[in-house]
Amino acid sequence: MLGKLGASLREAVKKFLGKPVADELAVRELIKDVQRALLLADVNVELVLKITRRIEEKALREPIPSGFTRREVTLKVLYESLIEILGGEKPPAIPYPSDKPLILMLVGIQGSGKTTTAAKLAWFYKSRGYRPGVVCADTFRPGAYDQLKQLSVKVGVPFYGERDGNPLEIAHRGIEELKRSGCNVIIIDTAGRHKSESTLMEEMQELTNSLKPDEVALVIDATIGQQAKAQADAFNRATKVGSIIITKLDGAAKGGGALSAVVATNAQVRFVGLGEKVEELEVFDPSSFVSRVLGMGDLKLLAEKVREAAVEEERVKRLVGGRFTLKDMVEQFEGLRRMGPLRKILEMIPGLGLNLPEEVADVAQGKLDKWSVMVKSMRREELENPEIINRSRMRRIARGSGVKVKEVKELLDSYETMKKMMKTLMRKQKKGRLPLPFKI
Ligand SMILES: Nc1nc2c(ncn2[C@@H]2O[C@H](COP(=O)(O)OP(=O)(O)OP(=O)(O)O)[C@@H](O)[C@H]2O)c(=O)[nH]1
Ligand SMILES: [Mg+2]
Repeated sequence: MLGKLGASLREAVKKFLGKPVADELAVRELIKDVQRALLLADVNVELVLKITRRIEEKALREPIPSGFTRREVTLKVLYESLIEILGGEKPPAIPYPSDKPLILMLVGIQGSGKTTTAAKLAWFYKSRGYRPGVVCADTFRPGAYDQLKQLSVKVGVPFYGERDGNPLEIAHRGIEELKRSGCNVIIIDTAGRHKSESTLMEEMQELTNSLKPDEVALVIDATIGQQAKAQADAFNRATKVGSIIITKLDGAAKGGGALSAVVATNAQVRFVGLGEKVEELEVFDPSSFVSRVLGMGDLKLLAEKVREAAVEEERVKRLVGGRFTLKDMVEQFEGLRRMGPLRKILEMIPGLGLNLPEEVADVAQGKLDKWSVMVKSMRREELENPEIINRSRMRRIARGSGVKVKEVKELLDSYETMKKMMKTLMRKQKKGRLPLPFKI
């Protein structure tokens, strides 16, 4: 997919992964390669500079969470930046029929792929259990009628069309007819060829005003690259474009340019066409798209892991640097029980990991449950300053939580051990001696 762009981005990533160290030089080289790939795909120069500057800055400055390397942080940043220029991580919103039929109207210049896309959309809705039908409202191009009719037979959906006449009237009749035959998604194919651009735009305006479709989808051919922006603007002026479908992304050298240019107009790219066949239509989801373009399905997972680790790291630092309270400890142990990241961090400390006292590394469920109860029976000042817990306070806590005084003492001892360990951990971390075992 995205032929050349995908190939050159994958090549850039591969080269970067092959470097013995992901130092500043390697990062800069990766950025240069990415820049070249995006420019060749006709992505707008300013956008390329803006995005690559951001990648560079983040890749070199973003703190590297323990357990990760600069290499991984860089890949995460690259992945996120590419998603950003393609519209961000929000899930695609596909329109579906409500209690009344959904009416979609396709517009676009000649040859952009409207008729093919009408059939593809019919296939898309049909395969999801809806009852789509298609209407040919293109009387300008001879052959448009037969083309859509044939495609409708292929998909197995009702078709309405008239060889001659007024497109607006035909469209109205088509909608009525298809509604009557039980369709709940009605897709209207319109003309792309006309006497002039202005007459085409007028017709689109007239159709939109009169038919009031739930959505006008603009079909754009990816091979035009960043010119797609001008086209989106022109149609937007004539009629309110609700979403955009980019066709011919298969093998389009300038596909990246077309996609990013359209996204930059804040338009919603909803589907992409990836071939001539009716099933070669895909919901456009930037994050899965980028994963596939980069040919690395696990990048999403990696990005999530790096983000999670960064958040956890922050928390640990806060804990260790600030006050490590009893409550923090119980929370941490609960995290350990779920094999939380702190355990991994602890295990990474050379010479410490394997020698963690049994009760620290692998606290039994029952004991932990008791600890949680004990902590709940403590007063705020005790939680913050466990040193003040004397014998009589211990007795009170034991009574309040139904445990033996000995068990309260045990909790306090563990807390002391843990506090010391946290200090050691912090010192090691400051000296940069935490190893980074995560490799891809
Ligand atoms: N490779 C590829 N070809 C496509 C795709 N979508 C459409 N085509 C081809 O592009 C050509 C034009 O497609 P049409 O669907 O006829 O375009 P149109 O917008 O209806 O054209 P007019 O009705 O003349 O305005 C056809 O040969 C299609 O097979 C796609 O996603 N990938
Ligand atoms: Mg057509």
